[in-house]
Amino acid sequence: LWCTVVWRHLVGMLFPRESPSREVKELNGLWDFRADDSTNRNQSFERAWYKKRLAETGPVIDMPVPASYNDITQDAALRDFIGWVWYEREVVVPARWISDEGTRVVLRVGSAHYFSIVWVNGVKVTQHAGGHLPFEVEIGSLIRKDPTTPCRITIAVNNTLNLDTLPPGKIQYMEDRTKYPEGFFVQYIYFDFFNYAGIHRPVLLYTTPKAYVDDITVVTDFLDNAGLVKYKVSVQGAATGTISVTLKDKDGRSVASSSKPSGVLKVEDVNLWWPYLMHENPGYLYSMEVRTHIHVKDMYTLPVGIRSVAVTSTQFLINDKPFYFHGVNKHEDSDIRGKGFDWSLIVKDFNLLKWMGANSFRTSHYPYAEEILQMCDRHGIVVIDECPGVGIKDIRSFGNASLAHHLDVMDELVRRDKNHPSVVMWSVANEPASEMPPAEFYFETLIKHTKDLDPTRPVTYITDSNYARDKGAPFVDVICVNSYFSWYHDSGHLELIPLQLNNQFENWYGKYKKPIIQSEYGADAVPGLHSDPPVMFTEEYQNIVLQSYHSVFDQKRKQYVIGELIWNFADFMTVQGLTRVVGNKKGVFTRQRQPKRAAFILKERYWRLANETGRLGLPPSNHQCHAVKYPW
Ligand code: BDP
Repeated sequence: LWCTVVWRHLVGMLFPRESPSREVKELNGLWDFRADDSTNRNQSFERAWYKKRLAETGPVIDMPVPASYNDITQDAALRDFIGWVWYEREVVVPARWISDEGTRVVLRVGSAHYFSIVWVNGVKVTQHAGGHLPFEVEIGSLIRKDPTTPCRITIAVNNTLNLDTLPPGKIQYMEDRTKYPEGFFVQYIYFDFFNYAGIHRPVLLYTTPKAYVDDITVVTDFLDNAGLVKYKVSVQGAATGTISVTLKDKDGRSVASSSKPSGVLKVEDVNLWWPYLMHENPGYLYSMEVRTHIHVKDMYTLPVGIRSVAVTSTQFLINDKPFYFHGVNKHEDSDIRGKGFDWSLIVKDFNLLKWMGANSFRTSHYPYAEEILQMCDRHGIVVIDECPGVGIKDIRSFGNASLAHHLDVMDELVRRDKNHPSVVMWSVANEPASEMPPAEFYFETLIKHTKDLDPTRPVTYITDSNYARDKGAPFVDVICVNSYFSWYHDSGHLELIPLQLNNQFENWYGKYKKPIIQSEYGADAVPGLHSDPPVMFTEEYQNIVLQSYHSVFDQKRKQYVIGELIWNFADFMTVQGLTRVVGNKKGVFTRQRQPKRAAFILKERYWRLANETGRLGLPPSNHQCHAVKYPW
């Protein structure tokens, strides 16, 4: 498999990093903001708001970037707004970037939900469909046109979801005038999280020389003591010419080098990349320094973890050792910020993950910020990387236009995340209507495409369908199943969990003979609600649900169950509805990241699992230190 990697040519999307040849200027902070609340939701285009300063078109407010705009003000209409919102900011561009024609100046948006159009000084420079992946455009020639005018960046973002977007949605106009005023419409969504919108991740300008390292792809493996780094560098703006590639270890010592744009670097006495709790030194990263030697030199440094991933009919192997996923599903979600990128939140979440002994998470239900994956690389947290294919329920969302967009999104996702050692599997969808007849062609095409893009990682999607009716399961490498026994059906009947869960596993394994991850299970618990015997929504009920699942996992993990991911790491916001009390309360932490009782149950379990399944064994001192502190 490893030898047959097909290098598809896509323009690169390397994470912007500073280097001797590259500068980065963050544009985070306050932007001017205005929502287009005209009845036809189109006045901003009719009046060409991009042509002048936003403040000259009407009243603007301060809006932080990055952040969702929804929870920033006291205005319920803005919280629930559907349509175009406009962001604008004037940027002072360093004089040298303008005067030096040999400098490329790139504007990059980490993510904006959902559809974005970008203008610089009133000139449209790019547009992008999709709310969770970065996009960028070179703006050097534009800002050089008139170096005396400031650089005015205008970004219009529209959060409307339709049957062909990912995730899909539907807009319905309400015609009954006895109930709804003229123009009243509803955005229907088929997923269970608030459709937060705005500029969610950092916006920045960065430079490269005219001839620059556009993309790097690495695929790693090892043979005995030697690490193997297969790589390919692509250069834009000049013929590739001579380049130099140097792989350095953590101490900055060169361990392998080459002057070819592609090849295999061999690392003697390799330090492999290991998951957290599987090794005393997890998340080991080398640095790959890539230099071009065309008149102006460029340099880019890529972190590289050397590891292998493989799947058998009963196991998930990392570096040829069985890996058991004991982890969580997350959301990018918090008070006030919504889905806005926030380092404090990210670092807190990693501290909580490590505290509870989680070795993995799934990026339910969309790609997370690249900075989060970088943290995973460094801390050895294993990732199932999910695309935004959530809520594909309407048969029309299985049509050609939807599929074409889904394939494009996978291109963008793999291009962005292919070099992260933490990413061990792609998830192409969550709970699609995989029993519908078109699902067979849809998933066969989608999964095959993903494997063509990246033959080195297994591919899955997350099912809640019945094993006998699921049309896509034959194409996945790992079966991922969500189930909510004693919750969404047989409510209150905790005693049924073992029987139903056991049958779930036996049926899926019996039919497909593929390893299984319990990719979601859980129950809502309103923190502070108690009842014994347990009733739904109390902390006790959540605990018993978890423990009942765990007893079955403990039998099946000896056979073919390769992981368990709790739904959810933390409480999160949803649309208002009868089954949600200020959001989804299935978190084992509150939205403010305080533990419910269930967090301690998972913590005890995960550390025990780490001791049993982290095959390399941790140094005894590590274990004892925890055993002393938490004597379970
Ligand atoms: C699952 C969905 C997840 C929901 C969860 C729930 O995958 O997005 O939040 O149910 O209902 O089916 O809590």
